[in-house]
Amino acid sequence: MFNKKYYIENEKYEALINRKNVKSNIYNGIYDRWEYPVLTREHIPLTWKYDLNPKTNPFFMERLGVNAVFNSGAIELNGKFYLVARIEGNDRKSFFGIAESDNGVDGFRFWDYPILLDDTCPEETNVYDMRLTKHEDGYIYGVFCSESKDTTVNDLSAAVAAAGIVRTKDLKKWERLPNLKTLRSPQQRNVVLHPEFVDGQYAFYTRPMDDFIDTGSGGGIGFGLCKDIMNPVIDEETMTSRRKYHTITEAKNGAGAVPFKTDKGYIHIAHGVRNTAAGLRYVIYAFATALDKPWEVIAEPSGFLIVPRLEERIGDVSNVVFTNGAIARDNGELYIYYASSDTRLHVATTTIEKIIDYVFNTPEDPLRSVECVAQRCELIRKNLEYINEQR
Ligand code: M1P
Repeated sequence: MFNKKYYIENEKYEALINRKNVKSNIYNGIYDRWEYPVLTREHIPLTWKYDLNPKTNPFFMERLGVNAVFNSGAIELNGKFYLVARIEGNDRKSFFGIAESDNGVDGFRFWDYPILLDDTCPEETNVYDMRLTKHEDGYIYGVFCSESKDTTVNDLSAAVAAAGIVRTKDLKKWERLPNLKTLRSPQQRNVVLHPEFVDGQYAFYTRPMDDFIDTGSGGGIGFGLCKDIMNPVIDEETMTSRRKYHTITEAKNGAGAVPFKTDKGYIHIAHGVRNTAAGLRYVIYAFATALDKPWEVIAEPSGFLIVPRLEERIGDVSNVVFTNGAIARDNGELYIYYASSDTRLHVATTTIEKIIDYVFNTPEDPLRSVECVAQRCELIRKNLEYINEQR
C-alpha cells in the first residue's frame, strides 16, 4: 500500500508529462519559442527522489531531492527525440539521465535509471553538459565536462575542468574512454566532437582555458585533431569563432550543439558570455564554418540568436541561456534545446532553411556604435524606399 501522498504527487507528475506544449507568441521570424519548459526538476520520476515504502518513509519525504534539470545533449534515433540531461541533485553533484519524447516539444519522460558512468576517474567529482555526436565511425559519442578538485593550490573551491568521453550504440550501454588531453591548454570545457573525420582524424571543437572559470588567454572556440580516440590527445588548437571586445563573446564563448552539415556549411549554435555589473550574462549565438575547413568561420551574424526572456532570466545562475543540443532532422526541421539560468530546459523550433538564411543574411557586427547606426540607417533607407514603391 502506498502513502496517499504518493497518489497526489504521481497525478501531478503525470499531468505535467502529458501537458501539451504550445508555441509562445514571442516573434522574431527566426524561430518559435515554446511556452513550457520541456524538462524541469518536476519531470524527475518519483522513484528517483522518494522512498515509496511507508515503513521506511512514513512522512513520504524526498530522500534524494533534485534541484535542477538543464543543459542537455540531444539526438534523434529511429524517429524519437532523446535528451541526455544534466540533472543536479540537492547535493550539487550533477549526473546524466535520458528523457524520451515522440515529438520533441513535450511528453519527455525519463528512462527508469540515470546513466551510471564507469568509475574510471577516481579524482572526478562532478560531470555535466554532455554533447551527443552521431559519428561517421558508427558510434554515438558523449563528450562532457569532467570536473576534479585542483589540489595544486590552497583554495577549497579551485577546480580543474577536462573533457570526458563515453560512447554507445544504443544509449543503453556506455563505454568510458580516457579523458581528452589538450597539450597546450591546461583546462577544457564545452568540448564538442565533430561528426565526421577531418584529414582522417577525430576532430574536436575545444575551449582552451587557463583557469576553471576564466578562459584567460583562451581566444575563443578552438579546433583540434586527434589520431586515436582510445588515447585522445590534441596537440595544436586553432581558433574558430574568436572572442571579441564589446560583443556578446567578450568574456568567453564555447561550442554548444554539435554542428550540423548543410549545403552552405556547418551550422554551429554556441554560447557567448559578457560581464555586467549584475554578473556574467550568457546568450546563444550562431555561426557557420566551411565544409572543407570546418574550423574556418565563413559567416557570423551580429549579436545573439537566443537571449533569456521573461522567467528564463531567473534561476540558480540568473541571466543565462545555454545550449549543448540541437536536432536537425532529415525533413528540414530544427529543434534547439536551450536551458535557462541553469534551472530548466526549453525548446525553440525552426527550419534548417531559416537558420541558413539567418546565419548568412544577418549582417556581421561592425564592432563600433557609429557603424552599427549606419548599418541600421541603411536598412531603414531601403525599407522606406520599398514602402514608397508599394504605394
Ligand atoms: O553557469 C552558466 C554555465 O557556465 C559554464 O559555461 P562556461 O564554461 O562557458 O562558463 C558551464 O558550467 C555551464 O554548465 C553553465 O550553464
